Amino acid sequence: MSVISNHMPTAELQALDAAHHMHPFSENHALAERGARVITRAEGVYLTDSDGNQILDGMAGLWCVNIGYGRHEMAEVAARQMKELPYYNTFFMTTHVPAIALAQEVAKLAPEGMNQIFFAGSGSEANDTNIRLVRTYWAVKGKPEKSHIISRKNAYHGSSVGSGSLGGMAYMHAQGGMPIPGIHHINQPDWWTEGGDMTREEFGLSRAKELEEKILELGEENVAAFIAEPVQGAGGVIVPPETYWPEIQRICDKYEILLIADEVICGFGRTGNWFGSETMGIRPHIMTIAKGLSSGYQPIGGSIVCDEVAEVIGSTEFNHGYTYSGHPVAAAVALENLRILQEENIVEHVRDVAAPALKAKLETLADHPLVGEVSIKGMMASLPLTPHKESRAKFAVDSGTIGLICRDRCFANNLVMRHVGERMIVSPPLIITEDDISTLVARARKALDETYVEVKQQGLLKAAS
Ligand code: PXG
Repeated sequence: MSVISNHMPTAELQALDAAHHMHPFSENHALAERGARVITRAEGVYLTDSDGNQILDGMAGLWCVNIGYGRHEMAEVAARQMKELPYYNTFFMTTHVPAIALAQEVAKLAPEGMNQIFFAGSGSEANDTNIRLVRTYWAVKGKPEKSHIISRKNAYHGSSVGSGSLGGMAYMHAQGGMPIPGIHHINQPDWWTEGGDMTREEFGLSRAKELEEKILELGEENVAAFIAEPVQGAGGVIVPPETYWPEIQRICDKYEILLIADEVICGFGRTGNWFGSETMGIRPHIMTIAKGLSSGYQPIGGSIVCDEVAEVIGSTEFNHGYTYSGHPVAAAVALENLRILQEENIVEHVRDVAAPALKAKLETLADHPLVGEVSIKGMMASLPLTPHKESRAKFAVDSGTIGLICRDRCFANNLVMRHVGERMIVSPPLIITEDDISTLVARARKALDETYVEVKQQGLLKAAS
């Protein structure tokens, strides 16, 4: 067997990668041409690539490495668990200590009245579980027709057929026969892009009222649930106006619609509380979790289920589960992650130190000619780029053109900052220090300056008419 070493020349690794590895969400031929960036090590908030560059990871991997890289305790727990019990399932009347301990710990951290956890291997799997949970809940209660689920355009809930259908990404629906029947999408509360002449508050209310309109159109007797991220992540860090969530909560209560909060990004400290639902003041029946549950050190996800739903589901045989539901190594590592988050007061660090510092420092970029505004909740932020801030104008070129230039300038300045369309996104590890936040913002400004020069040179600074 050949050994893939970190010390091979980058070009050789890239050629091998291109020969055999199909990348997610990529145009693989174009990627092969360009060569994938090879990451070899990571420590704290810094990645090292195969050329030895030290790159500040402003995205915490894929919004998940909440405790930062290089925590050896996590590796030790994994090794210990692998020696003791590397695998056993949780089907057929069996269980094991890591799954028991993790479920207990998650229930302790979850909002009151949410005490049962169904484990999955990822956020996508957990949202597939949620489709079956909410439909089974109403069926057991004698209302099998109460099965439609309402979600939002530009939501991200995963990439399997079920979770991808819940999501509202048109470019995903265009491939592979999605969405599945019974899923409906209302508009998102993105004031910057879609708010027109309304104030933020008016717009938030009007977008929330679309939920009521959709329920009335479908008939409340046919609607099982509404699913949403407390703050949209992959859609571009869309922080909803303050009026949005209270109205959504009122509507879900009024029509007896189960509320699923997808906490895959917001959960485990990212918004300054354990869950985004607390930050946004909502009372979900089910919360989807993954990512920060293990800080990405092991693949694990799940659904935190409220007592009422768990009571009803528990009265029937729920014919659903995954080989790796509650995987012992993943569960043990997630438990260690929760210990670190708690003992090192990382959620408090976010609330009291890191999030206020990130906000203050990012806001210094608001004067940049390309930056429309700085939108931030806890440790997730977005800078929409615009040729004209006062009118919130879009660029004349295709959406994403300027964002991609800026993303490349960030990489060239050793900063990972994503773009979603023309929004630049930041979501660093929660343990980031004030000094590293300063470095992040300094590199972002340099990347923005270089983008501005390039955009001007190419004559792309024009607004769409
Ligand atoms: N829900 C939310 C809110 C997510 O952000 C998932 C579910 C699915 O989780 P899994 O573990 O199945 O990937 C996610 C994942 C991006 C990006 O480009 C975001 C995610 C995944 C991949 C890319 O921002 N979020």
